[in-house]
Amino acid sequence: MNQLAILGGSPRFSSDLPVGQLYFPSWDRYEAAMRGIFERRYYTNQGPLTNILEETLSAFFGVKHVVVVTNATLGLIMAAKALSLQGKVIVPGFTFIASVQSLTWAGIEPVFCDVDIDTHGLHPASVDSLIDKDVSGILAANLWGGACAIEELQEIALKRGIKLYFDSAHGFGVEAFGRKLGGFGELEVFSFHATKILSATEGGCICTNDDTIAARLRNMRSSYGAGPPVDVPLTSNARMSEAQAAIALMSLEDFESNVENNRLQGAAYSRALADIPGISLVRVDRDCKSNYQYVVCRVDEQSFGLTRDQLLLALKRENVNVRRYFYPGVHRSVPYNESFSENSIGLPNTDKLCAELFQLPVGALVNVDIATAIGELIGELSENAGEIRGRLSQ
Ligand code: T4K
Repeated sequence: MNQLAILGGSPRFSSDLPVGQLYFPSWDRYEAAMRGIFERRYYTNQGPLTNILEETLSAFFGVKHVVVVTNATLGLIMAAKALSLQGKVIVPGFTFIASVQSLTWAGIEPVFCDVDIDTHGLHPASVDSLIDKDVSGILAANLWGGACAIEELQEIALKRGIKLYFDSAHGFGVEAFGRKLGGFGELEVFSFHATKILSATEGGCICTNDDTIAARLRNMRSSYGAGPPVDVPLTSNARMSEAQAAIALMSLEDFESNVENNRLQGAAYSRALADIPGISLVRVDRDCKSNYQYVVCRVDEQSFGLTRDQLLLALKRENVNVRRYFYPGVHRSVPYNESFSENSIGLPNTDKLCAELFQLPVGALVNVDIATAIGELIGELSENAGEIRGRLSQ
């Protein structure tokens, strides 16, 4: 058996295995699509491919309007403005920092709320307790190919007369509560970053069934206007280019097979990790039709023998580039850590998840054999935990 890299052996994998999807079309398909764009000489600002993408996605999601954008972060910023949110908005601390930054860019104060330990999404009772006269909305996140307590949050928003919208950056193609994500709340924002199941290299979209919100978003997206003008507070440039739209359309053709690949890889991890003490796969998508976009793991230091961060370091030496999303929680990240007060509201579930979770590679650069080998490698690391700890303390 090869010696572990952290103990002086050579890396188990010859090249880097990243956490994210990276499913891309073949060079031939890409070349043909780019040839078409160059022949038309129309590169951005609602070109033909962008229009086709919006129509195709509208049918895919089963929503009235899809507004494609150059990335989900800008989509979230525009969403806050299009919804005329003011004052404060409730948001999880357990999310990618872009969710919260979007509020700050829109001039809104984030109110951090704890998450449910099972769904990893906003905890409805905690949300309810944080609503006061200054709170105008709730921004909930649907993580890891699963969904948060959408229906309970919807009831709270309705009862308290505030707006609910979703950061569904991880949720492309996910079905929850009997229908696809995309049509819940006032709107939902999806990411088409290269590390997501639907990729446009960078990209994203906003889904809504509301004509007014859609018209506002379309005006805000393009600094010199596209479509009939409506009253908006600010404009931006969040246009999707034709090259991005072409890649998204090809990625959409491959969506079902990519989801199936991910599912098989997740199942291989599950088998390989089953008997290793202190490691468990975390599934927040049991009640959903998932896109299997992330393989989320929890490590228990006592039974595994290494801390989460020692394990990550050892895997990194083997070229397994796992991530610890989301560490630290956004409430403990700059600039929010300066004003977050431990005494006001605690976020115990958030802090626990931030300390224990990590995400394994899944997607185009992985296959079932590689997932199995990574699982077995984690077992070897546990068996050699004492020696590894000793080496790390030198
Ligand atoms: N809301 C939520 C809940 C989100 O998770 C995100 C983004 C957003 C909103 C905002 O969406 P966008 O504005 O990004 O559309 C990543 C991604 O940059 C980010 O999109 C994602 N979530 C977040 C969870 O993770 P990093 O810094 O960990 O990823 P990055 O780019 O380093 O890639 C991961 C690994 O993949 C690295 O090992 C390098 C490798 N890689 C990456 C890219 C892009 C490649 O080998 N090739 C590539 O082209 O943040």
